[in-house]
Amino acid sequence: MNKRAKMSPAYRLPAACITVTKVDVAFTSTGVEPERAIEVFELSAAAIKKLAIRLKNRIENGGYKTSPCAGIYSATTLCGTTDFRQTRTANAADPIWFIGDLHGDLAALKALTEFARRQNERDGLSAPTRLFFLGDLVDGAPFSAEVIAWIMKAWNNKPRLEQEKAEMTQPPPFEVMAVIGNHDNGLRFVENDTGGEFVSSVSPSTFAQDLNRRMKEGHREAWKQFGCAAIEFFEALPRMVMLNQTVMVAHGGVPHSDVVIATRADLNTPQALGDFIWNRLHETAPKKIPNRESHGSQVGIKNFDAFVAKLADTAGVAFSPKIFIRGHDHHEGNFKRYENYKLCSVLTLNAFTVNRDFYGQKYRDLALLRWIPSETDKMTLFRLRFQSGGLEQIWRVLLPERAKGNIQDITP
Ligand SMILES: [Mn+2]
Repeated sequence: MNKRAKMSPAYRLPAACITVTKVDVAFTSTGVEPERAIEVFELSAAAIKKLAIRLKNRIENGGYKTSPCAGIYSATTLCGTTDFRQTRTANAADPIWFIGDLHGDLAALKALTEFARRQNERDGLSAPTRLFFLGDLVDGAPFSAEVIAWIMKAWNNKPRLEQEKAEMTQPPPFEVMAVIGNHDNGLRFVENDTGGEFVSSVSPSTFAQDLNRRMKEGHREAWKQFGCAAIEFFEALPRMVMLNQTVMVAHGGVPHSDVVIATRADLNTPQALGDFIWNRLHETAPKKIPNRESHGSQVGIKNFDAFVAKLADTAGVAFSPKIFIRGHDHHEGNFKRYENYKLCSVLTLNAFTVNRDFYGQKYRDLALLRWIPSETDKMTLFRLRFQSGGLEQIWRVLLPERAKGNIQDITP
């Protein structure tokens, strides 16, 4: 082997070309404007590999705290185990970037966050770039630990006190907010005779498997500690967040018709909290019957409208969302507006999809949604399209040997 290539593995790593397009999603009509191309940028495998190594080293050095206690934006966390403190007043012109289910895809995280940061910069906005993750951060692609490590680090970077803020020489690049997803919610650590292991109530559960494998491979305590910190982090994430009296955010759906919502406290019952994480919205059915035999139920249009009306009427809440942003479902093109929901627009967003091109080849697309709080009647969807095979090429470089046969199937 050529000595230079051997000494610097990054030397030969490929870079993927990504074409970015944007499309305005208008709430004043159901019409969608034509998509416009805005730029092409390169995502290098070397950068992602470097990031993965840095995050892994930090985990193995025990660098993770569990304190998701600081809030951002002018968000009111309505449901969840933690009250988020507000650390800054939302600037109405400062966008919030929503990112759907990442499922352990570090390449997607890197591409999406890097794009959001650069777009803000182009628009003359200063750091930090505000990100809002819609849950299901783990399971599927092989970098669940690294994705969580990145998000926890960004979360902990936030100044919690005015004094801390004043002492910072420069703002962190990102400010992070998230709701919990069902995959995040499913992770547990169980004690046993061999020192304990991670398990999950959902499938695929690659994060739990990955943590167990890494505990066996060395740095057992550090990986155990990190996995347990991730569980605590998930547990402290809100189940539903209201933004500016306009936008409601949750991973899955809303509490079903059998959940009594009369007071603010009713939103924090286990059933209501579970429904925010697990439920799905049926795109056309007016009503669905709750299925309490399984974790998630489908909610019909009238069930949803009834919940939205209840929110507005509930003492101590009085929240009338105009837009509901959720993840959980993976639609072609990464995004779907459920046209039959009229009282409150429903937008389903996921970070990536595996699509098939004209020749039947699978390829990945990424997407993220930007909301500028001062703009009440539109959001903008940005799609990041990899050149054919580009992301797979990156994955081939990133994946451990044993997983390489499976590149096409790393999507949950
Ligand atoms: Mn989900």
